Amino acid sequence: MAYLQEIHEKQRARGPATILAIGTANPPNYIYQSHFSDYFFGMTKSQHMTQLKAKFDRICANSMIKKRHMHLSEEMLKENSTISTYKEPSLDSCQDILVEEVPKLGEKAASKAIKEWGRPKSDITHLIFCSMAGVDMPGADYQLVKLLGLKPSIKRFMLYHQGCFAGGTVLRLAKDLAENNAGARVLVVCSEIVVSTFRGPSEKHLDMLVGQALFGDGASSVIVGSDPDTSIEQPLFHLVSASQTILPNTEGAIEGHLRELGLTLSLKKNVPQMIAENIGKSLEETFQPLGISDWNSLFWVTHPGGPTILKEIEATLGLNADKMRASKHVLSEYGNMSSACVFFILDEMRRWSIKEGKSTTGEGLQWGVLYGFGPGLTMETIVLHSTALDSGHYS
Ligand code: WCA
Repeated sequence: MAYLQEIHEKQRARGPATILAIGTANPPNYIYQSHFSDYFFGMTKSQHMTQLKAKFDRICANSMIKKRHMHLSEEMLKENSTISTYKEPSLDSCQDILVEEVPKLGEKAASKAIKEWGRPKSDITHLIFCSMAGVDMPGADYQLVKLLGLKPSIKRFMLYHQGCFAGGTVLRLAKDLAENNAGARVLVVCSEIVVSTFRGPSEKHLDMLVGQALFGDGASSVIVGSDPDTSIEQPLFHLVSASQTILPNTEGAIEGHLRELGLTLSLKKNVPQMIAENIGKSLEETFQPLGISDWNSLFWVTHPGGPTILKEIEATLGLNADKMRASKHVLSEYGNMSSACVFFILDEMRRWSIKEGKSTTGEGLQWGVLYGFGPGLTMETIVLHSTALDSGHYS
């Protein structure tokens, strides 16, 4: 048995999984939130629904969002009128777009991450691809291998239809892969395009308005590995622990159903409160073993599902106003891009940390937490440790 133990140990990495590069991408088409209500009610021929539009104006105004990128352009909506009509079957039109575009947007983000990483593509051993949309066989993971020219023997994992918590899920999986396979380099790609949730407003489906006001398109990518070769690779954030849980008494709070009319999301009003009620317990369980109990001593990477989620967490935990800075920035510039958001936040955080002359990639702090929330309600929690930033270390 001793030799089996030896083989087993040799197969594993020594150090913790670490994010070694980050890349992001968005479709070129974008719209300012201040114009979106007029655009949305105009494109869906719903200007006569004046009360509903007034409500939508209020939601957009309070969304904290400045602009959102969208693959769907005015021309595309004109060409595919079923997409914008409430309850008209549009799954075929949506799939035609998504099956093609989800891998392509993912490829743009992944190419940037690979360029920053600095090693040859052939050194990538595993691929995790995550998307709400464009389910197909072979999937977006396979298409990405072709688009990027990755080696055919790369070990792939495709996560479709998870929802907004999945930025945490992919990191949890990448951590296990990197730590349990010596030399592994895991390319993680989240590519989110919301074509199948776009449709005209209805008095009967008010929660859908919330989605129309918040969702945006974007892709993000990270490369994860253990025991970095620091002559080439730049460690950015270490992944210390990872967990997933279903929050108690939250069944049905967020659901998504894929039907002929596309993806319909249902969303209870008190989702932000449900999350905030559970976050203190999660933090205690996660950080007690590390001897940390001051939540303001952490850097925060919080999936910005909506502004009220960020506000409720801040208020419940008594967080300082700057703790959600990076999450609010991403919400403001891009909206809720589902699983892709958390890597945009990490990217913003490390760039801002360099710009402001902070001592670590985590705004000068050592320990951080990444939260993903989504259907279930499901919550993903990742403990992060930043890396030191020597002046001029990298740009
Ligand atoms: C409502 C509701 C409601 C407010 N039902 N009426 C999938 C694919 C992608 O590519 C990208 C993303 C996704 C999926 C993402 C998700 O699953 S998102 C889930 C997490 N997000 C949330 O739960 C949103 C949290 N809510 C908020 O951040 C805010 O409530 C909101 C920005 C939506 C509005 O904020 P507010 O300051 O304007 O104030 P209210 O009072 O909360 O809401 C304004 C109006 O909207 C009210 O109506 P009225 O007539 O009194 O003005 C609310 O009743 C109504 N409303 N949420 C139905 N879930």
